[in-house]
Amino acid sequence: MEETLVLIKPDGVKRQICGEILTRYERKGLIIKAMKLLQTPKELAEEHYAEHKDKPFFGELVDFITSGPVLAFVLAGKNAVTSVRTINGATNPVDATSGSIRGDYALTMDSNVVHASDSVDSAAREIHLWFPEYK
Ligand code: FUP
Repeated sequence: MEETLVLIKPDGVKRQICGEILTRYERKGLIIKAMKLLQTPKELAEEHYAEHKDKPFFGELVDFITSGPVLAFVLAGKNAVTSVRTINGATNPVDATSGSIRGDYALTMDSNVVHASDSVDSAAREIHLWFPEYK
């Protein structure tokens, strides 16, 4: 069983599409292991996006993820990391396949609705970051 960390970002929560998004993961067979709605502290946002800290868009990333509540959860299943990335679609919604979450619900990269860990190692790091109480 693999685990991955997923965030429905503030745009997804504001648009009230959490249910539709969760349905896609559950339909695939992924299991929700932990979940919380939270206002992301700035320090957590900066740590989450640490790999981008030297990029010009880092400030906007942090501002956006802290702009409203986020629904954070851990999904489990065989190949969960890759499966969730496929369901989410490409980072830039312009490139995201129709039928993926970003392909269906997003137009631009600055509000692309969801985040998911990009590797098993990232998943372990991010699950620990967002759910320090988990396991
Ligand atoms: P992803 O793993 O799909 O969430 O994508 P990245 O970790 O590469 O990027 C994280 C977020 O940074 C994306 F959701 C969108 C944003 N981003 C930009 O705004 N500009 C870029 O050039 C790359 C990423």
